[in-house]
Amino acid sequence: MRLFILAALFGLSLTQYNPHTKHGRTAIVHLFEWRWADIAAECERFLGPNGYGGVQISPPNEHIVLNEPWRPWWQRYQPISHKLCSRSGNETELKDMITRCNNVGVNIYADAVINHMCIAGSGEGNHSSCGSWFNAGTSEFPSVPFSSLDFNDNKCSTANGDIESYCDARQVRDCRLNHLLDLAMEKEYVRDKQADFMNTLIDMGVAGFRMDACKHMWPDDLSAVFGRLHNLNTKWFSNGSRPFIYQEVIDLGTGAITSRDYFRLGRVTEFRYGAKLGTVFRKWDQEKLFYTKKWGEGWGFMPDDKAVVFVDNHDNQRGHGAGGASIITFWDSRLYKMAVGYMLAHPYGVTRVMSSFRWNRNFVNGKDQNDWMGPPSHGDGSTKPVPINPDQTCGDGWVCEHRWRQIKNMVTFRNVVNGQPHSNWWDNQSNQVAFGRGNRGFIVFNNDDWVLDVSLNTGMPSGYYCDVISGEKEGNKCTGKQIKVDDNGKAHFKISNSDEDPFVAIHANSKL
Ligand code: ZXY
Ligand code: CA
Repeated sequence: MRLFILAALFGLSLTQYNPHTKHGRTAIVHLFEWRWADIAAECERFLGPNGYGGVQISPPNEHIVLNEPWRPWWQRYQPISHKLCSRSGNETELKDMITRCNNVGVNIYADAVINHMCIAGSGEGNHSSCGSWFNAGTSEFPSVPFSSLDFNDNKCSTANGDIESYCDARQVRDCRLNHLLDLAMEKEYVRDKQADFMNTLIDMGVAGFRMDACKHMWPDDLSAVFGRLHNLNTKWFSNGSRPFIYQEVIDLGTGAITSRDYFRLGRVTEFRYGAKLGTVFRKWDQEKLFYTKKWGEGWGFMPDDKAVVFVDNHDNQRGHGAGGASIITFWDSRLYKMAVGYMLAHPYGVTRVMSSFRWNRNFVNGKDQNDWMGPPSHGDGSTKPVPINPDQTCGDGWVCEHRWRQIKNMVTFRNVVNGQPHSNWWDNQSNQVAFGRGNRGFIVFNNDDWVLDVSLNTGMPSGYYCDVISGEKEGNKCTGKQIKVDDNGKAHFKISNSDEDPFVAIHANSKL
């Protein structure tokens, strides 16, 4: 009975569905390929002060080092061992980063790659990020240790051992994904090793995990690993907190495996969200923004309490992976700011903001020849630090979308309206829409090719508000547009289709 009352009191805080963000924070940022030292500094100087709830970090464990192509981003998705040195830094730097981020209320979520090790044809040697010896021909990874007995070769029935059909769930789980040596996760030994690795990170203070390639693992095997996980470190999290789990399952409605198969284990990435939002903002397939009145579950997406949502991720921003051509990225910055703004204003799901590095895009017959490129690096392949310019943007090829004023301010908006219902919807039956979040915030979009000029019910208390898209509140002044809300909660909005950013957002904390 006592346990039941406690569980009821803390509700979600005991479960793997809760990101355990602090101080009412609601958004995660993926600092893709950032060094631990840079993430630690970013938590203290930017993420904490601006209300980001957490950081998804790149895989912290030892990975292969590839020369062909030259240090691609995906080498981090080819584990060599569970040692904690990667091109983002060593174990000391990782620990320091986790501690410093936790100390300013910013959680760390580690990207966990446990389905496989490196590609079968990757040779033998010490070309690994901590210098551990391995043999990809005989499946020996003595630093874990894993041996040939720990892999799936005997269970897979395709001719070459690779996945041939995504319509056959057994192939997808038991054969090799793109020649990656596939671990036999039904073995207690393998489960123990994976759980030990994750527990080391939990004990250091991470708040949870982004689970890579879950489509390729049996839900029951994952369940066995998750069941072995420790509770979160009580230095920063309340007693009995379970690690936040969000599983990468690319389910666009084709293929044998669905997101639903994983709901009981934790949250799941909703890849249809970014694909559809991209289609809507690009106005492809005759989509219109006003069709998003019932955005979220109304569009057939997974239940709100299971979803992790994002406009783009590290994979599909490169034009491959899930979603394809409709995905909007920083390369289309005007549309991107609107799409991310829409996501952050809307109550559905746990939101993740992408923070990228630039690469030399080179399309030949519609395919980017350079989609493999790794992060900005020195001649020896080591990752460059993230320099911060005087205007607060990032240098050296780091895009830092999360620092863009419009995105940063919409993260604050989401925190301010947290828990408020979607309300006061308006549309022009085309690509102009507006909605509020109770009496705490209101947002207006003009994605039509003509001006928006209309008075709307905002649901907000009367007063003057600063638009946090064209500027922001500084002291008692507003550096952007000012919006007057009258005694009836009505306000007049005028947004030109040629404005730098054709949307306006106000919230309780932007009141002047
Ligand atoms: N790679 C290039 C070359 C090697 C890496 C490629 O052409 N791969 C073949 C397409 C299969 O894509 C992959 C998927 O997941 C991975 C992959 C991978 C997960 C990993 C490591 C990988 O190659 O190398 O940890 C994948 C799985 C799916 C699906 C779509 C893609 O529906 O079930 C890639 C790397 C992609 O394109 C990659 C890497 C890490 C990720 C991810 C994609 O977390 O989502
Ligand atoms: Ca597998």
